[in-house]
This record gives sequence, structure tokens and C-alpha cells, in this order.
Amino acid sequence: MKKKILEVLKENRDKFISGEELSNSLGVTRTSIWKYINGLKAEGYEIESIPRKGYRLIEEPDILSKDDLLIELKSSRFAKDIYCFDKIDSTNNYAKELALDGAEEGTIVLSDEQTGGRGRLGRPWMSPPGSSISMSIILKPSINPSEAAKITEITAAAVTIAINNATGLDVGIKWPNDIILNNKKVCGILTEMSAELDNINYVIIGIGINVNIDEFPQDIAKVATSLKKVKGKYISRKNLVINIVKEFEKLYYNFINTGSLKRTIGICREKSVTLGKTVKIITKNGEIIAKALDITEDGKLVIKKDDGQIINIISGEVSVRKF
Ligand code: BTX
Repeated sequence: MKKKILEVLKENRDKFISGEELSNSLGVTRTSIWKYINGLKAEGYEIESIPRKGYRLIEEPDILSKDDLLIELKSSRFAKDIYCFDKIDSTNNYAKELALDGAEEGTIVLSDEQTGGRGRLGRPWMSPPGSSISMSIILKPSINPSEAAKITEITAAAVTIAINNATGLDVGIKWPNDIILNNKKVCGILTEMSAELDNINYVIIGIGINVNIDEFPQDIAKVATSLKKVKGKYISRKNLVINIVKEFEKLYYNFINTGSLKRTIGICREKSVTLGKTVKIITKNGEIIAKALDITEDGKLVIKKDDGQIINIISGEVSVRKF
């Protein structure tokens, strides 16, 4: 019921809507409406209430709430189910449990804070409360497991566009999974998968964004920045999450329906901060120093080694560092 009331208030944003209208259209008493409105106020929604005029939504808090996101993303193919936590170890861990329990594709897990956020190879990822986005999306694509790395690139492209839409900031992609702003990491992507030989059970994409973080701990301050630090003003996390889901969905279904990664790669090339640079590629078998030349239509990084040999690298197998 709270969600329905919020939806009506959002639809009539600048207008008063009377308690009677709400009570008649939603089939509950005016006292219940009053209680739900108070509940929304307690969550931070600024709602003006004037006797004989009714209620009017003035300001929405920047909280990541299930009801609010379900309303905002109701025309989306994703986000039919959203889980929002105040605190959790890792949204990817929770998403995995849900995926194993049969959660459908597009289910989203968000947490205001992570206590055990993970990066690749078990590295820690810092997600402080109130100022970051920690989000995981469950996917169940009918593609070969060898193609799963492409989903990291779809995510990087979608997040890049979404950050630009929501903030005007021009972020770059460090192939394959880091989003870079002013030479520092503003977002990391962790793609995890459960698969059999030729069949994917599920893919979890984890997205961590430094949105309104003012100060970083010493150990990562040199490599990390936030959108607020660069933009110089507070950024709405809710608006950014909505943008990410919408942009991701477009690129993901384009890939699933056409089998082509062309649209994603166009963005990855244009926004790449890796191409043209000398990079250190860390593989299981050692390090390669090479020049990054291009990204292929199917998402591989083309590099030229010191001995002139040109090879293609698949994401997921490597770590790319500045040299
Ligand atoms: P990564 O392995 O590329 O980066 C991890 C490294 O980044 C760390 O070793 C540290 O140096 C640095 N780092 C840690 N925290 C931050 C931060 N907040 N900003 C910038 N640099 C940082 C990147 O892995 C993938 C991160 C994915 C995080 C998401 S959040 C939602 C989901 N749940 C979960 O546990 N992980 C993902």
C-alpha cells in the first residue's frame, strides 16, 4: 500500500491530492492513508499536508528503496524484483544465493553499505554507507560460457553512459572492468559466473561506484576518486542506479538479440583510456609489456608485444596495469 501511495504522489508531483481521493482510489481508510504518509515522511520524503487540500510530494530522499525503484523502473524488463539492504557483506554473495534459489534474470540487489565487498581475485572493495553504490544484477543468458566476459564490457559501457547522463561527467574505461575519472578509479565491476561446460547457470555482475565519498583511506586514496569529488557537488545515487539499469538493459538485450557486441564495443573504444598506451598485462603465466592497439568486435584487447607480435587478450584472464 505504501508503494501505491508513493506512486500516486509521484505521478501528481506538483499537485495536491486529497486524503479522500487516495482513500477512495486505493480502498483504504483515510486514517490508514495518514499512517502510510507518516511512514513515508519518516523515510525522508518531504510531503506537505494541508487540511482540506490533501498531500503533495515536495522532495524525495536519496535513498535506495525497493518501492521507489520498482516505481521508477516499472517499464523496465529488469528490476521485477529488487532487494535493498542497509548493510550486507557483499551484494554479489547475496545475489548468488538468490540465483541458486531460482531468482529470475534482472533481479537486483543493492546495499547502502558492504562490510565484505570484493573486487577481482578476492581483493577488498570499500563501500562506505550513504555515499557509494553497491549493486549486483542477476543474469541468466543463453550464451556459451566462453562469451561471459562480454558482459563485463556491456556493463562498463552502460555505466559509462549512465554516469555521463546522470552527472555530465566524462568517464573513461580502463579495459575491461574499471571506470576511470581524472586517472583514478571511480567504479569497479566484478563479473562472476556459475556454469557447466556449455551452459551458464547464472552470471552476477557487481558494480561498485564511489558516488559521494569525500575522503578515502590512505591505502587507496592514490588510486580512488568519487563523482562528487570531481563534480564538486552531491550526486543522487537513486538517479544513477535508474540510469545504469536502463542503459545496461539496452546494451544487454541488443547483444542477446543480435549476438553482436558492436554497440558496446563502439562505446568501449570511444571511452577507452587503455588504447594507445603501453600496458602491463598480468596473466597466470607471467607479465607482458605491450602496447594496446584496439578492442576487437567481440571484446578482446589487441596488443603489440615488444617483439612485434600482435595478439588478442580475453578479459577475465588478465589484469591490465599502467606501465
Ligand atoms: P579490482 O580487483 O579491479 O579492484 C580492487 C582494488 O581496488 C583493491 O585492491 C583496492 O586497491 C582498490 N579499491 C578498493 N576499494 C576501492 C574503491 N572504493 N574505489 C577505488 N578503488 C578501490 C574491482 O575489483 C571490482 C569491484 C566490484 C565491487 C562491487 S560492489 C557490488 C558487488 N559486490 C561485491 O562484493 N563486489 C561488487
